[in-house]
Amino acid sequence: MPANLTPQYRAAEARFKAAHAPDERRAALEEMLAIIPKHKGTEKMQADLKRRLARLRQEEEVRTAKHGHSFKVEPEGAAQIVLLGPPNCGKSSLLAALTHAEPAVAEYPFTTTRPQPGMLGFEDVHIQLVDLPPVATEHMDLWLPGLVRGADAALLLVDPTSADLPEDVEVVRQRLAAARVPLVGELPEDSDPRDTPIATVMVVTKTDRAREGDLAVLAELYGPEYPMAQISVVTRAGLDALKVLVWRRLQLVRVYSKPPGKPADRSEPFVLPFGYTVADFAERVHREVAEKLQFARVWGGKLEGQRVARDFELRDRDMVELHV
Ligand SMILES: Nc1nc2c(ncn2[C@@H]2O[C@H](COP(=O)(O)OP(=O)(O)OP(=O)(O)O)[C@@H](O)[C@H]2O)c(=O)[nH]1
Ligand SMILES: [Mg+2]
Repeated sequence: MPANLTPQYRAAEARFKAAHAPDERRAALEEMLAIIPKHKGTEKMQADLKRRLARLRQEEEVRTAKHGHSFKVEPEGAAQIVLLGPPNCGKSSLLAALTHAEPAVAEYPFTTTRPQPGMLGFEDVHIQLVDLPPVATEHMDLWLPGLVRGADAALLLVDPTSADLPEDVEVVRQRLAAARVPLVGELPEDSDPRDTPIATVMVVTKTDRAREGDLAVLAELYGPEYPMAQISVVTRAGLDALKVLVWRRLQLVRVYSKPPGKPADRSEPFVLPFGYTVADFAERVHREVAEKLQFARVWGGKLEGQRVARDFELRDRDMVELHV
């Protein structure tokens, strides 16, 4: 049976043959498949086109994976925090100490090669920690800055027993700043619009093996710039204080919703950014509730169920009754 191919099809076919770039070849193939006359005489050609298209798409996926673009960690919980630092500073050990994740930990550098998430429980909220490969002069994964850019905050881990201090830490700071994700202690009021500054807490690790003098030097060097924690995963010293520091750094508040005339649901708080109002909270609960909101009552701090206005700014652990 004759195929009766149209001039448009022949033109797309010519483009396919002339194209070298994979995405041009794929675009031409997609067009050929879309406009090829659909009848018995072209069935084999259609199947062949589909096969070639599938192969091209698969090759494309492999290429992207090699460049690491496929490493995206779906955010879970109240916030996502990335673990950054030079090789061997204890990032994976910290993830293992704070979450149920079981990352590879080893005494040699470059153990971690891909992001690994774990959930940190702090009181009644869950925060996602994402362990990352190290950043060093000789190595930084291409996809890493992108992942940092999407995070809510970062922990910058520092090994006080490292022979390369403070250069190894400076390399991490410089490479991320060069990639336009500067690690900052305080978020600036305004910054270069091309930059995405990331709120960062510095975590000095391995205190069980560190010399007092080295800890003091680090505190002096970075204390003015970053909130700091000192921890050991061996003795577990400082881990609880680190959780508190992280929670504070995120600048979030927990709000419990209380249906009128009933007790509050204390099991699962709404987690909102610092500065959110009663009206913002209503919006989070339900669009319709926000539209019909008359007033709210708040319990927390000095308030024991008093009426508050729509623009009342909620505080951590407030209990709110919305009236529509
Ligand atoms: N004594 C002591 N050793 C630690 C501590 N934390 C980590 N280590 C050791 O430091 C080494 C490196 O730990 P990792 O957690 O693999 O370090 P990392 O930063 O994830 O390393 P890369 O993935 O290679 O970048 C391992 O031998 C750990 O056992 C600590 O608090 N105290
Ligand atoms: Mg690691």
